[in-house]
This record gives sequence, C-alpha cells and structure tokens, in this order.
Amino acid sequence: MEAILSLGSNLGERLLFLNTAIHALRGVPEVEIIKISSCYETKPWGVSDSQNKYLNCCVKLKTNLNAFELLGVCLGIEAAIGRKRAYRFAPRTIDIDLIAYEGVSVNSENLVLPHPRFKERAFVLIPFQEVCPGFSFWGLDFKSDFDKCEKQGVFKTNYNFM
Ligand code: PH2
Ligand code: MG
Ligand code: MG
Repeated sequence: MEAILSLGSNLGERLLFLNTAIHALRGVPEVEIIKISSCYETKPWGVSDSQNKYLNCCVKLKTNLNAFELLGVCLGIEAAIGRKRAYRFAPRTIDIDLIAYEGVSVNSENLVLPHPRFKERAFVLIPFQEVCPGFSFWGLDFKSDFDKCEKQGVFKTNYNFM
C-alpha cells in the first residue's frame, strides 16, 4: 500500500527534527520511503504570525501496515522526538500527519482519511504535488484544489534531508 505523510516543525531545531523523523521512518521494517519532497519554509497556518515559521515536507511511502498501524508508527515517532501537545496548533517540535492512504476513506474518532483539511493548505499541497506530480494519488485528484489554494507564504528552501 502507498501513503502520503506531511511532516512539520516550528519549534527548536526544526530541520534536525524533520531529519530525525525521516530517519526513524527509514528504520521501520514495514515502511519503505519512495520519495521525499523539498523542504519548505512556511508561514504558520491557522494561527497568529507571532509563531515561528514551519519547515514542512511530504513523504510518499510504501507499507504493508494498515492505516491505523501507520498512524501508530507516526505517533510513536512524534513521542520519541519529544512532541508535547499543549493546545490545538501549539508550536511543535514535530508533527507527522497521515494525509492519504491509497484510495482508503476512514472516518473514525482518531483517524479521518483523506485528511479533512489538506486541500486548503498550501504547506501540504505544494510538497504533496512534488511527490505526486500528476496531482493525483490513488483516485484522489487535487489539481483544482491546488489551483484554488493561496500559495503565498510557502517557500522552497535548499535544505537537504539526510
Ligand atoms: N500545522 C498545523 C497548523 N498550522 N502551518 C504550517 N505552515 N505548517 C504546519 O505544518 C501547520 C501549520 C497543525 O498541525
Ligand atoms: Mg498537523
Ligand atoms: Mg498531527
């Protein structure tokens, strides 16, 4: 199965935290990373500008875990990196969101797929488009959402992931 993750950090050593998360994903035997987007510096979305800018990227992977197991892996990596949950949209060392898992729709309390708000968020759509250049992923077509969304505040960096 294929899946798309969105990774973000806006607290402390942002690039180090993204790299640590990617390294941890590589260490999961059931996960094979297919493609990693560029690293983007992005204006905080949904919160005041006084928060630090984020670094964001998308990862496309292959896995034989189901969506809930993959979510568990992501939450485990967040916890290992020291993610604290203060309040909604609080600054965070690392956030790993499961955006889409093949053509699967899920509507459960702790997991909704595809991610319900990704189509409004340029910090997800722009790197997503980089790992899925046809603007489509297993029946999920996001070209029109991509065209509509406000792309200001998302800047490609030349930071490299390890
Ligand atoms: N994540 C949020 C809220 N706002 N803004 C940007 N730019 N990047 C994020 O990853 C992000 C956000 C909640 O998870
Ligand atoms: Mg998030
Ligand atoms: Mg999250």
